[in-house]
Amino acid sequence: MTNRTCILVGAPVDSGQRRPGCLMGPDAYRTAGLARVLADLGHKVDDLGNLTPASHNPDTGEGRLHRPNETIGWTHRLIRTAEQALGRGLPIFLGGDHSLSLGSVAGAANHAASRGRPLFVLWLDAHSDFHTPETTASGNLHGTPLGYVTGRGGFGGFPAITNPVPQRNICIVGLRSVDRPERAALQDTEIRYHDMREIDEFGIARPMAAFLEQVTAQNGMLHVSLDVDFLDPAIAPAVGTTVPGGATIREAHLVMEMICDSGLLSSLDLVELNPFLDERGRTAQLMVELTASALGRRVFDRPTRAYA
Ligand code: B3U
Ligand code: MN
Ligand code: MN
Repeated sequence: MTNRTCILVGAPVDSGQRRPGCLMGPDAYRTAGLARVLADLGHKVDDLGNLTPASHNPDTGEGRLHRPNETIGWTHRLIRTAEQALGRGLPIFLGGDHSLSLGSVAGAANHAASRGRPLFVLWLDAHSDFHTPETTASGNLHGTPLGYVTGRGGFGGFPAITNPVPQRNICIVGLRSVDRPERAALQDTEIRYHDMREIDEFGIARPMAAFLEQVTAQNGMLHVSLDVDFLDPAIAPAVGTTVPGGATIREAHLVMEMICDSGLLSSLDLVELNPFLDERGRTAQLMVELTASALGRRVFDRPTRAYA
């Protein structure tokens, strides 16, 4: 893999859900040695430090949504940061809960549009995060980023979506917890989604290869959003919303290696890590190892194989 400029964007977003701790995520990744690991792979690393949200109205605690104004502030800040960072390298957004992806993905979509290229999004998650502020039962905005970036309605007060990501450009892998209204909405879309049953039956390489081929065929840019709960909680306990039956270490590394082999990766989110819930840093460490696989770490150099 060619050497890249990796831009670490600390996004200590904690407003998208109710269990405090994701704000410690960026520093846990740094403590786990992310910058060193990337530098050892030959990449240039530029750490922007931890961002703060753009100025926003105070949250009143009234209404169904949890801390919407703070999340709006983060979305403004992260759209702008993603647009700027993509102009000079590969941003890695160190979350922070998954509501940070309202901004990172919307900003990536604006950047891709400015280059005349389509944006594709790979969503590695137990959940589909396809709610809108109107359909969410929890009021937690970390369940809404795919609803937002595809241009679903109901996001009043948020920055307007200028370049919606086409549904057919999105692929969700790892699903095993989908709320009823999300499920109904999702089944009505062109989003590709692959639940754990499908992965158990046919393997994880097949949907990955099919999606990556599509991105290549359309000269797309690729944003990958890796939610800690994509992984099985037995190997990745540091997450507020554990769902048993997740991806294994081997499946997750294979996904990352295939992403690397494709040469398509243009931006990456590492989200939902809650270091307060971790066991001796093992989840942070695993997320760093997976990032290394996405950026070129290999057991052996061998030619890429075709997956039938
Ligand atoms: N779908 C539920 C649960 C959830 C979504 N994302 C996470 N949990 N991490 C909700 O609250 O929207
Ligand atoms: Mn998520
Ligand atoms: Mn999730």
